[in-house]
Amino acid sequence: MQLEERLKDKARWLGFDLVGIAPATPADGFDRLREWLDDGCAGEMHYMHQQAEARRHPSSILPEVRSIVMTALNYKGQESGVRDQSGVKRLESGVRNQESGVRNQESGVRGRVASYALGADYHDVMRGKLNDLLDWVRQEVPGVHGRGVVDTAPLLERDFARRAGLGWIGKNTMLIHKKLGSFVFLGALLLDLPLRADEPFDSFHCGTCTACLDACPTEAFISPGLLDARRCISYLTIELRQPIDDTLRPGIGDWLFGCDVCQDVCPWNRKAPSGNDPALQPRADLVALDPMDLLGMNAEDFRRRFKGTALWRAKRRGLLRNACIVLGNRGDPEAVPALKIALTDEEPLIREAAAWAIERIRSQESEVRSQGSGQ
Ligand code: B12
Ligand code: SF4
Ligand code: SF4
Repeated sequence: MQLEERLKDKARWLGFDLVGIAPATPADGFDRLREWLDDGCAGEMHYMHQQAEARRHPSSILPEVRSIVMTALNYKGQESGVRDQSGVKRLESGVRNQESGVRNQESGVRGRVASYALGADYHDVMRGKLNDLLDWVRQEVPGVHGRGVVDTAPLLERDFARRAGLGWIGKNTMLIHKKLGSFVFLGALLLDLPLRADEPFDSFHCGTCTACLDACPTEAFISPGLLDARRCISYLTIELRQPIDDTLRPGIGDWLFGCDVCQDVCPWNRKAPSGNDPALQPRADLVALDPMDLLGMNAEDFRRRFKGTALWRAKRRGLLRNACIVLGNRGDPEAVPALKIALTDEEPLIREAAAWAIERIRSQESEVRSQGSGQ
């Protein structure tokens, strides 16, 4: 068997669901990226600007690179794309029960966390597998140079995944595979070996569908395939370190961390199978997060609960800011005492969001009262 085939077998054996090989050429979408950055769509993700030039060619990551092995790992939970009427994801089998999670489920007050963040941090999971794959290549081809990257390196991963034949880039900007849909993580192994590349994925299968564009709660799509990250709930709840623009807060609804709406509505995800990597299985305590419970967390509680998960990235102040917004959106007066305590938090970001939430709950209350009195 040729090296390419054995390498792909090994990747599948390590648990990757998809694997393909792209040549190490300049990124197809580099000009699009430049325009996107020039239009300010990256908001405060300064690293996107700082690393812009590096994204032109993968040699910025590994100077002698000749091929890129693109991998994908399915993280679709059994609950992805299936929501109950309140919009909260249902727990299904395979969920690791943890004490606090069970309590939260019973309380019935929950916020939503994007599927990608419900298991262990995918960066660790993917990087581990890519390093194992690199070790294997080193045994096969002594002296080879390589580097495994996930998310944080200056590589346009979706571009190279399409080049490696893994799928097309949908109107929601996600890399979509016909069988697995879009709930897949991408990872790349850069090698200095001139491997035989796969055919790029040149067809487009969104057709006339616009479900993702229509469903986005904050109207973040400028046009099909063009996302203004500054309006995306994922950016607002994870990346943005500043207060969230008032006009975008209502659209955040129940999302505490990230957002899945433009994937949940995608027909290509409806029949996609669930992922089976044990490390990525949803943790019960993350599926059923109680925003009021979060407001009671000090720095140590936050570390204990979220270190090693993707939520760690938002930091305590980001997650508690988001919790205040979710409570404000929900309009439940029972949240006011917890929000009042948050008004005294040492973090201005949390205090500001708590004040907004209290104000929003009060104004919803008075609206209900005036409707009740027929005014
Ligand atoms: C910055 C970033 C974000 C930003 C901006 C997202 C965006 N759409 O640009 C924010 C914080 C909003 C974000 C959100 C999410 N992200 Co993100 N993110 C990234 C990151 C680090 C860079 C993406 C980037 O360069 N954006 C700039 C734009 C301009 O580039 P782009 O969207 O990749 O588009 C390129 C191509 O799509 C191409 N293109 C577009 N249309 C077409 C058409 C044709 C024909 C061609 C040739 C090319 C082409 O042109 C663009 C420029 O090259 C990547 C990891 C990486 N290193 O690539 C992860 C990544 C894209 N994110 C990922 C995930 C999982 C998410 C979320 C689902 C998380 C969540 N649930 O909250 C959401 C999804 C939101 C969405 N609809 O995109 C995954 C996507 C996996 C997949 N199947 O596609 C990635 C690849 C991380 C990973 N390693 O798995 N993310
Ligand atoms: S992740 Fe949510 S907010 Fe962001 S583009 Fe998709 S639907 Fe819109
Ligand atoms: S929802 Fe429709 S338009 Fe959007 S990515 Fe899926 S198929 Fe394409």
